[in-house]
Amino acid sequence: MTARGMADRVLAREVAAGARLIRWLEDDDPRGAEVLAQLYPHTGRARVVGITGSPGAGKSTLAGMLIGELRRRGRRVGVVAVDPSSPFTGGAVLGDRVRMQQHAADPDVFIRSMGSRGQHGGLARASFDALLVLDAMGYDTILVETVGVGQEEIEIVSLADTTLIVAVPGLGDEVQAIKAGLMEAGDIFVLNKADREGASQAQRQLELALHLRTQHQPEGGWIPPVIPAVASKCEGAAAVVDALDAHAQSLADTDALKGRRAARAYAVFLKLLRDAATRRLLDAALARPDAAVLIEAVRDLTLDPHAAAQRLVARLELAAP
Ligand SMILES: Nc1nc2c(ncn2[C@@H]2O[C@H](COP(=O)(O)OP(=O)(O)OP(=O)(O)O)[C@@H](O)[C@H]2O)c(=O)[nH]1
Ligand SMILES: [Mg+2]
Repeated sequence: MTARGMADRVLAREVAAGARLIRWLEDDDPRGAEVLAQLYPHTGRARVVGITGSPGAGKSTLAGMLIGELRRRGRRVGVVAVDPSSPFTGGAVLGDRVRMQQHAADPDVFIRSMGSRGQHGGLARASFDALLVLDAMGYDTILVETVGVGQEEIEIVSLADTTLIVAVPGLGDEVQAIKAGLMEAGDIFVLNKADREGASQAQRQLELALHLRTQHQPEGGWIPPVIPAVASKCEGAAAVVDALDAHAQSLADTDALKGRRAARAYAVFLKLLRDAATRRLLDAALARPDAAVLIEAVRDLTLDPHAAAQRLVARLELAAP
């Protein structure tokens, strides 16, 4: 399959082609980047919503509920579930599949899970690539689910157009339970499991924290809402999607969308640059005739690794090949 042929099939919204392309991108298959270059002019229409929160907060259940509401409003929905702890990819992680199962047969819903597969910090990049593919396939709204614990996950969701934080009552201090950095990044807070005890208290706590966060911002700025929901009973879906739409409108009004997308593109660029530069320098360093001697000295414990690395790098000529 040529890159052009693959790009055409993806643009024709062929699900199998999209899935295959995402796999290529995950595997760093050079064909992936080639196809992506062709698709790039066809991207930028989708709205990316990052969904995060503590493990078990109900993110997948909420995503399932939101898919239903978005479909009712005629939107085509893509879902990227990012699970760094999972070695599984290529389909949905079992639990997610169950929670979003009712949509599995809907041709206007595309669900993909991304695991780490032993890549070194490549998960964020692979996720961004998947977003571009789904965008090119004409999905209007793309939900990105990730557990809000690690740095990479926080980075993934904070680079979305809209960041939705899922909180739950009953954890004592709801604000403390939300990772630092996420409290600042959140555009919409969903207080899920509102059927549980302590919901109204948690709601007040979150609202107070958000008030403190936004009290000095300029007039007319976005104030993150706290929306109660019971995702397992599909309660609150309309209010959450209304809030997503309101936030999209606010981004459009203030031109902030451009800034967010610029930050996203730049972050991906930096990652790719770092990977490519490291690979190239490493190859060049190891290919030097004196490399073997230095390595031998390190292995003999006669030269300290810092000095060896410094020496080798210092001798590299950073000129074009
Ligand atoms: N009582 C109650 N339970 C809920 C609600 N929403 C989800 N749950 C339950 O909470 C559990 C976890 O839900 P998930 O959707 O898998 O949570 P998650 O945040 O995606 O979990 P991870 O991806 O593993 O971090 C499931 O047993 C759900 O049925 C809710 O609104 N109320
Ligand atoms: Mg989940």
